[in-house]
Parts: sequence; C-alpha cells; structure tokens
Amino acid sequence: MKLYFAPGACSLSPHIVLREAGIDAELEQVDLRTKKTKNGTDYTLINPKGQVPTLVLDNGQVLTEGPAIVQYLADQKPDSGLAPHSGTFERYRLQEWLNFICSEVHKTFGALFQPTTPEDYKPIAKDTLARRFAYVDQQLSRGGPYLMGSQFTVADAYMCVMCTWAGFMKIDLVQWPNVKTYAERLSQRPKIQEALREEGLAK
Ligand SMILES: N[C@@H](CCC(=O)N[C@@H](CS)C(=O)NCC(=O)O)C(=O)O
Repeated sequence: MKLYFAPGACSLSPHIVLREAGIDAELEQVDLRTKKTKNGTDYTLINPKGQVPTLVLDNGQVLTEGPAIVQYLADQKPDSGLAPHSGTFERYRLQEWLNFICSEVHKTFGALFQPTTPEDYKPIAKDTLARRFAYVDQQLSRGGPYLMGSQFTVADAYMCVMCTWAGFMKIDLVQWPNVKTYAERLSQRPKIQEALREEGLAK
C-alpha cells in the first residue's frame, strides 16, 4: 500500500500509525501547493480533493480522510490495540475522539495555516483552540496516560500531530499541564520519533 503525505501535515497521523502497527508501506510526498506528487504525478487524479492523507491499497482502492485511514490501518493489525475491536462500545469512544480532533481541533488549526485567513480571525481561532486543549487536559486528568486510558490508540497519533502544530503556532502547552506531559510522553515513543525524523521534523 502507499500513503500520500506532506511533511508535518495531518498525514503524519497515519504515518505514525503505519509505524506503530508495523505495516510496510510506500510513502510518497505531495506538494500541496502545486498538487503534484514527488514523482510529478497530478495528485488530483489520485485524490480529487487534493488533500493529504490518501491511502492507496494494493487492490487499487483509494481511501481518504484521516480518521477512516487510521481505523483501516489499525484493523489490519487487530492485536496491536491501536483501535478497540469494531462493534464494541469502546470503538465508538475512539470515533468520538477522532471526530473531535478532526472537526474541532484540526480544522480550527487549519485556518491558522491558511495565508488567506484574515488577521482578525486568528485570535478567535486561538481562543477556540485553547478551549479544545482545555477539554483534552481535563479528560487526561481523569484518566490517561492516553486519550482512551492505558492504551495508546490511533486517536493519540492524531492528537500528537495537533500538539506538534501547537508548537508551530507558538501555542505553549504549558497552559494545560496534562496535555504538556502527554505530548512529551508521545514524543518519547520510538515509532513517533521515527516518523518525525522521516518527515524532517526531528533529528
Ligand atoms: N478532511 C480531511 C482533511 C485533510 C486536510 O485538511 N489536509 C490538509 C493538510 S493537513 C491539506 O491537504 N490541505 C491542502 C488543501 O486543502 O488543499 C481529513 O481529515 O483527512
């Protein structure tokens, strides 16, 4: 299978999951500005949305949308613990987290990365993000050390990317001590370090 990614983008989440699951996959970089892949292919022919991540399976199926991709990958290695088994209540809990991260955190950050976002909107987006991180902080204070409790799951891979983006946007996680400790814990995971190195985000 092949994962299309852009360094440091949300595609880092399935990249981490591939490594945590021990799945061998080819990675191809996409230039999100020109919509060309590293080998010069028009990326919109692969994913008409022009967004990363995209997973292309060996049978030719194309899967887009990060939360769907990470669950697909986790289900290839059901004993990895990366996702609770389908049909269990815990699986819906995982989906609750993935949806929260996608729609409430990821997409709010998205506006800050967009050069066309009016300056006036940026403090509003940062204020929304502060409330979202405060929620994560509160949840971690009640359980942890991971979002789903004792087990690292694909939701943590996704949230790890959001913590990285907080750094890019100079949002200091120290305001949310549980999130800060959590982000540090994630950054110690060897597979996360490997993925960050591969994308040029760490030495
Ligand atoms: N709904 C998609 C959104 C993916 C997304 O926002 N990707 C960004 C990078 S983090 C992107 O490709 N942006 C370029 C664009 O929208 O043209 C998902 O959850 O996978």
